[in-house]
Amino acid sequence: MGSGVSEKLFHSRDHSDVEMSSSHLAELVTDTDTAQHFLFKYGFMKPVNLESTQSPDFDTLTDSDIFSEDTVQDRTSSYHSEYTEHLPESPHFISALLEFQRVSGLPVTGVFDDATKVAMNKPRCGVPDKEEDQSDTMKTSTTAEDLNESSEPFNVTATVQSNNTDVVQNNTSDQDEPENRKQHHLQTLIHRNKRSTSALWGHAAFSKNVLTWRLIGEGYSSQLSVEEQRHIFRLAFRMWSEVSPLQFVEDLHSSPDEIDIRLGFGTGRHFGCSQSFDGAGREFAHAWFLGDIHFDDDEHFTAPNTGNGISLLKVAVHEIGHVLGLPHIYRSGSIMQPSYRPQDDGFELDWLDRKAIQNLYGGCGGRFSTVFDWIRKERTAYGEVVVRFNTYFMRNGWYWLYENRSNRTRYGDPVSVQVGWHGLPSSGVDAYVHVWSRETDAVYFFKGAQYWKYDSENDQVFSEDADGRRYPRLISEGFPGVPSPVDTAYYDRRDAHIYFFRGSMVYRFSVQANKLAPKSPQKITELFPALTPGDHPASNLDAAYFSYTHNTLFLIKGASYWRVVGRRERRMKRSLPYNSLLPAREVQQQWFDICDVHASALRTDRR
Ligand SMILES: [Ca+2]
Ligand SMILES: [Ca+2]
Ligand SMILES: [Zn+2]
Ligand SMILES: [Zn+2]
Repeated sequence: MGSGVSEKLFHSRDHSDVEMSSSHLAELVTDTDTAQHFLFKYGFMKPVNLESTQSPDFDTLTDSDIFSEDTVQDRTSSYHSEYTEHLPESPHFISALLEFQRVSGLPVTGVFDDATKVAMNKPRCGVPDKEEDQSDTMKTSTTAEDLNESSEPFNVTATVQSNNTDVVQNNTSDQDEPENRKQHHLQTLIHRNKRSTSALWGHAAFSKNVLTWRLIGEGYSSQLSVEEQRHIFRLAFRMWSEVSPLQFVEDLHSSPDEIDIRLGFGTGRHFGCSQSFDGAGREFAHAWFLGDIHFDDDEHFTAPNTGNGISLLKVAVHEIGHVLGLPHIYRSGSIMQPSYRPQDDGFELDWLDRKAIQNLYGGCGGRFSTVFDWIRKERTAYGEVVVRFNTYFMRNGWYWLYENRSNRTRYGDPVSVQVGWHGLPSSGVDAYVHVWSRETDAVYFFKGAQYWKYDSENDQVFSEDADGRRYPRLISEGFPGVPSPVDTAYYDRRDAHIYFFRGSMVYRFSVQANKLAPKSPQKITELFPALTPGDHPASNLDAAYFSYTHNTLFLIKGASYWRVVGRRERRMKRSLPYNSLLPAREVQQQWFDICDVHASALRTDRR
């Protein structure tokens, strides 16, 4: 084993590293020789003897090939023999250097200059950026559409490529010591790697939406408490969950090979993994296409927002992205950039990352309990009273605040209805109504046979209002003639009526007269006719949502919504019947990223 650690030739210029055991420091890229090693290792350069080194067929490998520690040692030396065959100025080297400089946002000089050296020595992910001849694909991988086409073969072809027969023979007899546990893990690893040889980055790695994960017991970090590690991973999974249909469950009981995603910390040779870690610095983690994530415990991992070191949360989110099938993405803001970016505490998945994962797994669906804009009056610094509103999507006991301006949900949502609205039923509500006229400003929530009036000033339901009415009240008492439960409702400011929907009927209720309007109830299809025959929700709406952003009423049912023709549409086209429904569209095409997270993750405090 000792021969595997090469003597260090380089120390940090400030000698900050001399206190540490040099065997734990990653060897730095210092010259064209080590630069070539880097370019080779991360896929910018291909080996010379392609036939003999490329893509071993796993079915022909014996256990001893892979269990042998020396196979990996030997791989290191085979890198040397391969890349030293390139002259530093070889066209291969220069074009690889150019490509690295281009994707890294460096001056594209084709020369191994200081900026390039610094970039190569930055902490980075161990997953290769590209496989040979994929540079064109990767160039365009910065748009969501193209991510689907970036055929990035998994790690395994790039790492287990020296299948040296001599070493295999030398080691077939050297089988007496491996621990069972390690072997078991390794066998799972091998099993998975087999499957992953045909898998490609940029494709969905899993065909199911609920995935299990575990921090493996033999792979705890020595730097953070186990509870901290698990909490950080829970957060990391939750962040992907918030922007995709995927849900993640921590599984502490199933056997390791039944777990979808396993995470562990190791140093140097670890878990029988075919890719060794390099000591402190440079590579901080790597991921295997179908389920294993390894962190280099020689790095100084830290909890979020704790200053120096490498944020374990950021690294975990990145590596989970790989396990799910995402390649590296070269765009500032993306968590899938190969190098670690220390500068943004409290980071979030940006638009591109969201679209990238949704490109693999689709958008988010699910029925809503109700959708509404919450109006509030605020006084500006100049003393003007302005009306502001927030948009809320509720599903059972959880809600999302929707940021219309950035067209996404608030980071960290959903949260519990009871956190946002004190005193509402924990299972959520059927409908929301804001009666807003010259005389009245009242907010009601409806659930089952009851309704609550909400005290916006004190941010809680009224137990008794100014008129001495106690809540919750029966809908039949407060709104005579209206049945319960209701599917949804909204207040129409144009005619000062509440529209209650139930089944296929609409009940128009006059707030002023406190009774149903004449002819009520009527069919939904009568009051809200389809513009295209048959294109209509007909009955059992989820929500009737008046959006102040669009100044429009939307009827929502399942994954679809119908825009209701209002004044603005009629101004543009007079022949459109009043309150008719424009053709159905998908909710997720209008309101993005309203994604469930698993019930167990909902309890993880996000802030
Ligand atoms: Ca390292
Ligand atoms: Ca509803
Ligand atoms: Zn990576
Ligand atoms: Zn590993």
